[in-house]
Amino acid sequence: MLKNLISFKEIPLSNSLLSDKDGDINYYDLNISFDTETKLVSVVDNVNPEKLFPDDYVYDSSQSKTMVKHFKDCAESLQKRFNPSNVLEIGSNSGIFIRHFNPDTTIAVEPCSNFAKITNDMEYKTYDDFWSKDLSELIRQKHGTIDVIFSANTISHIQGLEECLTSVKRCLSKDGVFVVECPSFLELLKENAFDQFYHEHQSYFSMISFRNLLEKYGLKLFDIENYSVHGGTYRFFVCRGDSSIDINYNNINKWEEKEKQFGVDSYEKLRKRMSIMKQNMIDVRSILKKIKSENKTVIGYGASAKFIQVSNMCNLDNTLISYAVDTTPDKQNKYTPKSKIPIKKYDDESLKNVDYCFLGAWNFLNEIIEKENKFLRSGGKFITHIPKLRIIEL
Ligand code: JHZ
Ligand code: SAH
Repeated sequence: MLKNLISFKEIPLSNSLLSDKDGDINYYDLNISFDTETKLVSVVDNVNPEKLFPDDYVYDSSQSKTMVKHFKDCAESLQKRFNPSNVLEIGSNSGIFIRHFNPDTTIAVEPCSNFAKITNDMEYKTYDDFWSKDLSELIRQKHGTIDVIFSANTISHIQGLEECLTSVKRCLSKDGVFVVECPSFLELLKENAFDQFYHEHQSYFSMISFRNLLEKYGLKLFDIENYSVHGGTYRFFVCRGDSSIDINYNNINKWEEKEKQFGVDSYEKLRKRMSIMKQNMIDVRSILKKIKSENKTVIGYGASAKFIQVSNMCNLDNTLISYAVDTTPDKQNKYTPKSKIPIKKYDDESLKNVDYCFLGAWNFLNEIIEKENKFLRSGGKFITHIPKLRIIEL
C-alpha cells in the first residue's frame, strides 16, 4: 500500500531552464509516497521521461573536480576487483565513468542525444535511448552478456523498476556484477536534504528497499559501500539470483541496523522527518529576507537542480537572490523556472562585491570553500541550509 509522505504543488522540472524570462513553464505536482510492502519511497504519477531527459539536457557530471575524481577512483576499483572482459554503463552522460575503460569492450546507454553524441565521438558505442526491455534484448544479441553493468544516479531516475531490473538481469553474465550508485536515503534524511525531492529523482533508495526490490526481480545484493559525494551515496553491488558470488553479510547487516535505527522503514518516523524539513524551508526564506533587509548582496553558487528546487520550495525570487553563477555553459544566460533567478557565467570576478553566496551546490562544500578562499578571507560568507540553516565564514 502507498502512503503519502510529502507533497508539493505546481513545481516546474528542475532542469527545464528558461531561455526567455517570460517563457512558458510547465508545472507538475510532486507527490512522494512510502510503499508499506517494499519500504520504497518514490514519486507517484511522475512526468514523462522524454520531458525530464530531453535532447538538450543541461546537467553535465564532468563540471565538478570532486565527481571527476570519484568516478576515476570508482573505475579503477571496479577494474581491480572484477577484471571484467566487457562493461556497460546505463546513463553515461558526458562519459565521466566510461572514459576509463577500453572503447572496444565498453558500451553505453544515454537517452539525451547531446550527451550520447559526446561519448559516441569518444569512440564508445552509445545507444541513444532509454534503458528498456527491447534495448536490453538488442544489446544481449549484439554484444552477448556483460561482466560489469554500471549505473550511477540513473536507476533512481527510472520509472518502472520491474522492467529496468529484469532487463539488467537479462544482460548480466552468470557471475557478472551490476554496480549501482545513488543518493542514500538514509543520508538524505540525516541531512534534511528536502531539495533532493524532485521529479528526476523517481526513487529514494534505502539499502532495505533496494534489496527488497532486487529480490523481487531475481537479483541479489552482495555488498555495499558508502561515499560522501552528492550528500551521501550508496554503491550497491548486485549479482544474479543464481550467481555463486559470496555475500558480504557483515557489511549488509551493519547497514541494515543503521537504517532501522534511523527509521527509514517506518512511515511514522519518516513523517516526523518531513516536518523538520518543512520548518527548514520556512527558515531559508526568513534568513534571506533578514539579510536582504540589511541591504546585503546575496547570490546563488551553483544552479544545481537542488538549487532550483530550494528556490521554488521556499518561495524565493530575484529580490532575495539576485542571480546564480554556474560553470556549465548550457545553464548560463538562462533563468530558473518559476523563481526566475538569472543564471550567469562563473568567472574570477563573479564574487566581487558579493556579501553572501547561497550554496546551491552544497554537496561540493569542500571543493567550493577551497576554490573561494579569497572571497572568505575578504569577509564573504556562504549560506547553507544543509543539514540546517547556517552561515559559513572565516
Ligand atoms: P550537482 C543533478 O543534480 C541532476 P544537481 C541529477 N538528477 C542527479 O541525480 C545528480 O545531478 C547526479 C555547478 N558548479 O552536481 C555545476 C559550479 O558552478 O550538485 C552544476 O550545475 N561550480 C542527474 O544539478 C551544479 O553546480 C562549482 O565549483 O543537483 C552542481 O550540480 C561546482 C562544484 C559546481 O547536481
Ligand atoms: N551517471 C552520471 C550522470 C547522472 S545524470 C553521474 O552519475 O554523474 C542521469 C543520466 O541518466 C542523464 O544523463 C540521463 O539522460 C540518464 N537517464 C535518465 N533516464 C534514463 C533511462 N531510462 N535510461 C538510461 N539513461 C537514463
